[in-house]
Amino acid sequence: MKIIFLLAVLLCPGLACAGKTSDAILERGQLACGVSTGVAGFSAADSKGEWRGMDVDFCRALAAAVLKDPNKVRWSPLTSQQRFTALQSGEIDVLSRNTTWTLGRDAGQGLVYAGYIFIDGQGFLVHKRSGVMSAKQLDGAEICVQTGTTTEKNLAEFARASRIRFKTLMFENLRAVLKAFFSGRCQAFTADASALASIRANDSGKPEDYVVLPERISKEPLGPVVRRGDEDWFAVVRWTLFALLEAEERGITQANVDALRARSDDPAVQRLLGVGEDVGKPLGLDREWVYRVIKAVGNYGEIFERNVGPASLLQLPRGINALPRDGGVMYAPPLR
Ligand SMILES: N[C@@H](CCC(=O)N[C@@H](CS)C(=O)NCC(=O)O)C(=O)O
Repeated sequence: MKIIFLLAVLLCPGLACAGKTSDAILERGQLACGVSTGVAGFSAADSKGEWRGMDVDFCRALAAAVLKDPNKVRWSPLTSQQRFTALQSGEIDVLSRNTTWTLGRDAGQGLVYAGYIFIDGQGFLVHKRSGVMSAKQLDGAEICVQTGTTTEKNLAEFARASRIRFKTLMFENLRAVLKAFFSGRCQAFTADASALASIRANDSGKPEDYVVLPERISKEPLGPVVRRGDEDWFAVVRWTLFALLEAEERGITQANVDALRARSDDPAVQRLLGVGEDVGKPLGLDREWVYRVIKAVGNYGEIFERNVGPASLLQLPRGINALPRDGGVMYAPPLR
């Protein structure tokens, strides 16, 4: 995989000739979507092998937009370490997997972030019986961390700034980290707080025995990533994210999308649903693409509520991930 990437860099400086990803997707008849190996609520296969979660719904939305079918997705489960190489080498079209947007990842690696789908921060999961209530009480503790993450460096910086020492136990595989943490080999597991809520609720077997500590020691804006050099595909991914937000803003839901398409006289709604000004053409899509996206997965708010919201297994508050009118930062430029 690395060799292919090196060849691509040599032949296409700056990866400017990455080719038309949309054409490749159409030809293949499937979107190649990189997900995690299993973080419930974001991307995880259920007992029937069906992929579910916010990041999964985002890939289904892309497939609905481009291939007119949300089920035409090939899922590639990737560890933290594997994810960027898989995207660079062309194995996947998009990485949609709790991946933090940072300068170093967004520039200089042949990759580019299309936006953020969930804003998070790094936290700590501990065993309740330890009595630990704050990360500062973890001085001298052994902390489990997954390699290839922003988590590693944040932890070291937090320790230095707080004048405490940790012993870090590093693992490449999430299942191995969880085994170490649940068996008591480390006193805490540090990762994105949303992933910790997921692990506590879904993987611990006894959520009441574990606590996510209140500290958030970093900024972790998670979002979809594509290869640099294909602006057309980048635009499709970015505007699919914006369309999900704008649909929420305009009150378009999976349940009312047909009725609104048939009867709404609001030009903004008509545009979105393919019966007004054409918002498909500039993206190389047909005019009904947003209609199909909302019909397939619902608007951003619905995706949030279903997968990670207060009534879901994870029970996460909407918080900063709300629309601006509700005090959040999920803002979409006008779709017109
Ligand atoms: N957001 C952070 C952490 C993301 C991450 O990979 N977290 C781990 C720990 S929860 C994970 O998702 N592992 C799942 C896997 O490797 O399949 C990053 O982008 O580096």
